Amino acid sequence: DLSLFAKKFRGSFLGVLTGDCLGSPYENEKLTSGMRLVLQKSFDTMEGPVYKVIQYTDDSAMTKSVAESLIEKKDLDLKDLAMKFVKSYYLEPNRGYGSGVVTVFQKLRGSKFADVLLPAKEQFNGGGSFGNGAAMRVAPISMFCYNNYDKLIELAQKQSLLTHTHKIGVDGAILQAMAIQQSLHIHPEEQFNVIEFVDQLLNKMKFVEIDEEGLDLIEAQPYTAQLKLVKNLLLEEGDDNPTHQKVIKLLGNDISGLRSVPTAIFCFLRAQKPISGINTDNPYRRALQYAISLGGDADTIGSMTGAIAGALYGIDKIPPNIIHHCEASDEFCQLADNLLDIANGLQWNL
Ligand code: R7I
Ligand code: MG
Ligand code: MG
Ligand code: MG
Repeated sequence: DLSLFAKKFRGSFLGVLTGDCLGSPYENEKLTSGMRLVLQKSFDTMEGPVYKVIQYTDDSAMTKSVAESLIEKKDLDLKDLAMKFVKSYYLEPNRGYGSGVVTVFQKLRGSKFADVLLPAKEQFNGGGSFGNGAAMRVAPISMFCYNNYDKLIELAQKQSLLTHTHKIGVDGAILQAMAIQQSLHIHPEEQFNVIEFVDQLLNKMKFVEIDEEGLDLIEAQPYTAQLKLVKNLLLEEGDDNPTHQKVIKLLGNDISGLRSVPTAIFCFLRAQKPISGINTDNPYRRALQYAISLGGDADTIGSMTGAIAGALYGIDKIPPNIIHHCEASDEFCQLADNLLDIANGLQWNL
């Protein structure tokens, strides 16, 4: 019998994988109500027998590299992680990577990893990438630091800097890492308060997004502003509220960290209650299907929602055939188990 954390670690890893695999056919799709019916049928099919396995994309590939590096080095070793990202990209370049990040891989390889932080700093004329690529792969950091909040922030930020140096890119990864860590510490059978979940994130983000000018402008604390919207949307009543249009308009469904990480957190929390058009009693499936039904960056928002939801519910709540429809699911399970062994041996988790 698996321990509670073993189930949760597996749940989060398979959350990354199932969200990515099931979401990728809908990436860049505009999901209308007709398409949402198609999605309901598709998820029903995914709970049935497996005839064809779905390939994962860059979201899972990079998550796998982060996990493998942490397990091998028992620490966050940026040079090793950079080499793993690059090797994985050159072995399988067609996993749907962001168009900007490929330049980072080329420069890292071309410079023989001389300064692993330099290529990311040069992205977008020196501004750095604000894509969600650092957030989509951060789950293993939450597990590596599952019992230490300060270490979580430090490592979530550090791993981002290999590819994303824009504050939006980095803080998105920190926020996603926090949400997963919070989920890891909620018992799956516990009735938890979704508003308190957001309030805890808001309290933590205050110290990440420091309003140095004291002007209380949204641009100084953009994630804080989005989390406040998440709270308001969660307070709306009724199975068909808020509407998809409203969620997409306010929270977003694109490749930027700012308009995808708070969306994933919202999807996970909203799915605690029934959602019209999603017919399932399983809250994990509901979260995933809802996230993907927003369209846009569906693989990544699905994957990030899955990571948070899986960390809460654990692997037992993920429908087994959904797992078996995804490429390399056994390998992702094994990575979760190995990472738990390592995490339990670390001083800072005691
Ligand atoms: O963030 P990243 O790894 O991309 C992740 C996304 C996920 O949806 C994956 O599933 C995959 O499809 O890609 O890769 P980046 O290339 O760093 O960022 C993604 C995109 O965001 C870039 O290709 C740009 O289009 C855009 N972007 C920016 N555009 C203008 N200015 C990111 N930062 C900037 C910017 O500063
Ligand atoms: Mg992808
Ligand atoms: Mg893509
Ligand atoms: Mg994507």
